[in-house]
Amino acid sequence: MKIDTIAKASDKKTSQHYDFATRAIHSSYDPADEQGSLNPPIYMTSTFVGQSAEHVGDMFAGESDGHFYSRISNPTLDLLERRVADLEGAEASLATASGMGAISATLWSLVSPGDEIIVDMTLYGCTFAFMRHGLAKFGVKIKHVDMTQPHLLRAAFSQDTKIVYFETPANPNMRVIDIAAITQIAAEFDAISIVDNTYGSPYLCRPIEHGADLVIHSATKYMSGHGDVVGGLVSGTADTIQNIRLFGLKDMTGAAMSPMTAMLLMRGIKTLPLRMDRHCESAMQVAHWLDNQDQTSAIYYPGLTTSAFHHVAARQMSGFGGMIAFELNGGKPAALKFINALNLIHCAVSLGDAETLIQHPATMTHAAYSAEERVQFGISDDLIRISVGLESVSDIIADLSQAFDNINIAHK
Ligand code: 7XF
Repeated sequence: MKIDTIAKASDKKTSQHYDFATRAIHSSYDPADEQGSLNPPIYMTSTFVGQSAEHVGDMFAGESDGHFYSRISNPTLDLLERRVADLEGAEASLATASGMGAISATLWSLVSPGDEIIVDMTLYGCTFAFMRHGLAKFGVKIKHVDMTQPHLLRAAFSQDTKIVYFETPANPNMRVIDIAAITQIAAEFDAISIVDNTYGSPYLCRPIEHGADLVIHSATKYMSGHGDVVGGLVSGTADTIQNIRLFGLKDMTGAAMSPMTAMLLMRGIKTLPLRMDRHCESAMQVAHWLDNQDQTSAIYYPGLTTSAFHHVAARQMSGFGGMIAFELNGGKPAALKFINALNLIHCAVSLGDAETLIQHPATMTHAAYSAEERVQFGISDDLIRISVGLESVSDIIADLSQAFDNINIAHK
């Protein structure tokens, strides 16, 4: 398969002169190419019939264009990949079966035993487990650095450092990392910088514009927006994405996305700007409301001007997103009691859906950390995470309010 024909954002519908919202709907697709079908067809096929034995062999050898097996490429995924590359400002993208599929395919492609990956202090629980328990098992070294202090990164580099990896805003405690500052230092040391942009989405933040080499998403979240798929995405240069496709995806993980999932993701992405605007607006109101409650002891939301991360977030994001973390007086018992007292808001992991979801990271999304690691990496047992959904914000706040009223939490 040739790089220039697969998943490269370079055709006539990939016009940078259209605004983001227009490209989220139209990029890379012309209905005239598909019998006028407004929505692209779903190529629900595992394999592709070659024109001749030589043709199929040439495709395997990378000497001829085209699709030959859906673990490697498929026209429906190809369209999604072109569209996502366009929205991220990347040369190319790759769709995978899950966010963890994107992370593992990417890192398996780029590291060898003895290499070192420098990561921030806070990572999503399974990313942490993949690095610390998975890659470490194969001789890859993982070093944690507080990347909210870029000078600490410079001091941490070693001869073996190959990759600098971070989430911003970070799951679950909303640390915001200065992408330009960190990626510039990584470049000085010839390290590859990788940003997990799941919380922001390309509508709010495009890390490549700030110097990142690769951008990763759990597409399960805001990109889908409807809680009906599990998927992943990685974007970067055409060469690197082709390497991840032909090694990390094809040989190392096999984590291929279904064409049906690709279609549902494209449907979700059409409304990404509308949804993100609403998530941001509602989360800002909920964060202010929580901040004014006597029962809360800390609110982590970069939209609050009191947040330590407000200025860096305002510089690199066009909105502060829909995720909030907070702590209650009364610690973990109060947190669990509070979650159980909610009516409208569901207790569930995942995020970025239409439904407001609440969860307790220490026992759920970040349960892969030991108790000591949670203390070391700043994931308190008191922390509650809320993904503010698309319901009427007054109903969301009313539900939070009745839960505070119905359980007896100490006031400040
Ligand atoms: O493999 P997935 O599609 O679930 O994505 C993994 C992943 C990667 N990066 C970030 C920042 C994530 O938040 C996730 C998944 N997080 C969910 C959550 O925090 O609720 C997973 C539920 S256990």
